[in-house]
Amino acid sequence: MKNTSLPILFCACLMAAFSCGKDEPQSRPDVVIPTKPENETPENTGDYSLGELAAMQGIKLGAAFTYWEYRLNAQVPQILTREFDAVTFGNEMKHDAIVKANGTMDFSTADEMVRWTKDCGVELFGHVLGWHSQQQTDYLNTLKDDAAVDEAFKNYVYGMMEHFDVYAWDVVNETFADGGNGAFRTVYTTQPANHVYVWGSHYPSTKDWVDKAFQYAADACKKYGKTPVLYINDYNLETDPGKRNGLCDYAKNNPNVTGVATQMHIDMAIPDLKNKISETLKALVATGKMVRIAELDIKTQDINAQADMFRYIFEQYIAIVPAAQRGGITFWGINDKDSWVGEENHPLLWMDSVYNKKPAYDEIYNFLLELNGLNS
Ligand code: 9MR
Repeated sequence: MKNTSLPILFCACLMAAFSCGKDEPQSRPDVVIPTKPENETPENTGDYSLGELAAMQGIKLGAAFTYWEYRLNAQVPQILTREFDAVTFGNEMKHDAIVKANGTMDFSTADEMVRWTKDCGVELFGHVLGWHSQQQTDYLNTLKDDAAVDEAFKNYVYGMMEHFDVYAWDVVNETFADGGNGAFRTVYTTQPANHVYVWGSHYPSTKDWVDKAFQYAADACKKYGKTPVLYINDYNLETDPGKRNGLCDYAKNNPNVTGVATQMHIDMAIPDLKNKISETLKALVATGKMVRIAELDIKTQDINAQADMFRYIFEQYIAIVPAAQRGGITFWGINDKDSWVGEENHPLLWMDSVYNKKPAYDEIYNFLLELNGLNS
């Protein structure tokens, strides 16, 4: 079990020390972290965390968070420390966050967050090496030809793999077309500017770029002696069976792909949702690769029905994904108020400014407690 008091106090002091710059927030809630006596382990208090209960089923439980979410809410380090084993940075390891307009790589913000992960005792998931969005277009547009872009991409992948120690990477993200019956993405121009799909216009096809991404990632792993799981990840796999088949077929045929992930940004309004979730997990398992739910959140106006759906997802993940293929489940955020889909859609496990737990938290907790035979 993790020591929950010291790292948090350290985080709190660090944040207080950094919070006096003129552009920075002047205040944040003060939360007193109770110190637990040494002998208060979950085994003798029955006070397990969600992450501990999930770990008993071989599930590495994670949450995404962003720089300012952590800096502004003292509950974030507290919850990460207590409830989770892994984290993903929402934006800070993306191409446009790391690569500067002159092409140099600046790891300083991500490194500060890496220090937080150590304070909180959580592992880091690498998100993301190749994505059609959030690229450093100011730099990429200065490159003279396709070969120069490929060289820049290769250097970036190697640089990221060398610098960060993570348990797994999203090597590519969202490379299949919506409703494309399994075809790769071909849209090169969307707005705003940093969403223009630069990579896509410098390779013969998106597939060529994805092949290269996995080749560079696998080669960099060898070079730096690292062994992260290498994921291909996409959205709407539950509702777009063509896309799902495309991703699974590609993964099966590329030995450098060692993991497949569904983001699972879903909505309670999707018809026949439970069936679609189960079908997706079965298809991912059939690839023989590691299987991960990478960005879980559920839009709803009924947080009790949502709790049942979250429980179903855990139940099905355990029932369908063999233990050896469990790559973990990561929620895309902690608190509804900071979610990318908006607080009005109530997508996550915590809510409001004091981080009250929602019914979904208790539902998953009680399900795992019972499954682990700890509820008596
Ligand atoms: O959570 C991220 C959000 O803070 C950003 O505004 C957004 C910009 O596109 O990216 C979000 O995360 C995305 C993730 O990196 C890839 N899958 C979809 C996620 C939601 O857009």
